[in-house]
Amino acid sequence: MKLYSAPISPFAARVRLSIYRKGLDIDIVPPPTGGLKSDAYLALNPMGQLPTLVLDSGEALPESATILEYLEDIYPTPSLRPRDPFDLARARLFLRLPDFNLRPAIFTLRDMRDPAKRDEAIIKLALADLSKGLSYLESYLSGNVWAVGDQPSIADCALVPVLTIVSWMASFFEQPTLMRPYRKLDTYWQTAQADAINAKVIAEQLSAMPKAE
Ligand SMILES: N[C@@H](CCC(=O)N[C@@H](CS)C(=O)NCC(=O)O)C(=O)O
Repeated sequence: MKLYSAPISPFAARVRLSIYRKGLDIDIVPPPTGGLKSDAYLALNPMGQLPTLVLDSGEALPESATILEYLEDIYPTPSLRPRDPFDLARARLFLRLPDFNLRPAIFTLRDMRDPAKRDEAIIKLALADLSKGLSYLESYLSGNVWAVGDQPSIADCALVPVLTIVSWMASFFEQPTLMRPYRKLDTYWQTAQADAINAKVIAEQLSAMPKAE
């Protein structure tokens, strides 16, 4: 199998975290020549997005959450699915909350990094939206080392990469205290960075991020 991925993408990084934690033998490759909107890539993923998992049969799967669940189904051990149904539902929630409540603000802020496009009013609104999204994560975090229960799960695969981006954005836009009001989240993020597998993915993402001036 092959995963189309880019180091910085929090959605591709979700899947890399699962691959590393489960010790899977899956090739991790960049998008083909011509990029995400090339005919070759659109044939695999009509949305032209990362990540895409290509099976040995040639079939291709888009969407990080779908890929994570597929990997759990075909490689059940070690499991990244909490056993308790309620915990599993909560873990799946962490795959959805960032998509709806963090992604839009992150993409807005990404475009605002360019001094030519910078608009302070838009930045302020996006930072407020980001903070609101973080408050939703805070509501559902376990308060333990891992996002849900006492083991790493698909919830951590989703959370760590997006928090890497949020923390980078916070530093770029000089908001060092952005996460601080959310005690469980702030502690989770500090602790998560000490885990070796999380640290590997965080380092991959950071290596591809432009440096804040
Ligand atoms: N819901 C998708 C989101 C994927 C996504 O937004 N990927 C970004 C990279 S972080 C991308 O490919 N952007 C290019 C585009 O949308 O044109 C998932 O979970 O896989």
